[in-house]
Amino acid sequence: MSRRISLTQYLVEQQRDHGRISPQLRLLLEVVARACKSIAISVNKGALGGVLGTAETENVQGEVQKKLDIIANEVLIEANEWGGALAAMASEEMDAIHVVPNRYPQGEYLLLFDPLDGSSNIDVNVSIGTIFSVLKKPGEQAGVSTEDFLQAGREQVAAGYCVYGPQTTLVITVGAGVAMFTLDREQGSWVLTEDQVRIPEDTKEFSINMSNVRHWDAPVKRYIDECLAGKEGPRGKDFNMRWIASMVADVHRILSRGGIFMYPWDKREPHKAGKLRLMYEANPMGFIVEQAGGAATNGRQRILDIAPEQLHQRVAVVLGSKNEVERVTAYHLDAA
Ligand code: AHM
Ligand code: MG
Repeated sequence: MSRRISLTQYLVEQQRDHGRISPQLRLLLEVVARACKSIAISVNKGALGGVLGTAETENVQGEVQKKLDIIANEVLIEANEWGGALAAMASEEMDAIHVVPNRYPQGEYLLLFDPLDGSSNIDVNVSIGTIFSVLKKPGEQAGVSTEDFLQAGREQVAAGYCVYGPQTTLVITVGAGVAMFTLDREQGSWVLTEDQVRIPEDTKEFSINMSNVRHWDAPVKRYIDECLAGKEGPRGKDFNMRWIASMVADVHRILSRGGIFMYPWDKREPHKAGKLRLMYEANPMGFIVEQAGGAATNGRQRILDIAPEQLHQRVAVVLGSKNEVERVTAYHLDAA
């Protein structure tokens, strides 16, 4: 039988043998993984655990929160605030940053997360997930502010997501490729099931919410029209479409077999932003996709180079197989 490598062993080796992560970052990633395990248990209970349906609240972007959005947010905060690795956290579900309380030691990292991505799929038993991003707190001074979080995605020291699907899979990068771990429920442990994941550079599969076609900008329409034209069209091949409406699940498919994912800006949005959040969704996914040999842009610019202005800022997202992302980006630049 081949040797099972646990998440702990993988992270210890990243720290000790490769010097890629500090002991604090290793601890932080282990704690996030533990929190994801706990969220997975709630997700799996579903109606039996009374966790489905909406809560009475709205988040900072005016979206109605689901009970599981709130539960997952609390699990991540409670798991992470006392360990000593973090200075503060920011979440898609919280208006302001959550500074680690004084009673706990202050660490040097900042954690950002979308606690439960794909909210519209919770109640219908379709894959959902948690997305996270880790930054280093800048400067030596004590205390932490919102501005400390406003770093470009290329500064991330780690990122990952957990998909709660038929299997529970944790995907992590610390900047040295992408590793996937599957949760062994009997053992309660994460087992390395794929290392150095690679996204094929070409694909015949696209992922976009087609119901928004009438709102799209010309370059997006051009790209999708060409895909839809199939073998007879300029691309000379047939394309397939998949849209799960959970970014985590759509990106996971792309990491597994290639594809392009787009949530472009569309004409309903005055500010040239998209729907997805830069800090909680686009940056961590952009980092992971690039580490797997793919690409991620907002149609014009590399996602990881965008200088954030606000914590909850939205952004257009085009990511996945490199040659397709470059094509969509070129169509945008041609049209500019
Ligand atoms: P959420 O963080 O509130 O769940 O929203 C983000 C989700 C993404 O996971 C997904 O790609 C997109 O919203 C789906 O949007 P739509 O409902 O327009 O298809
Ligand atoms: Mg989300």
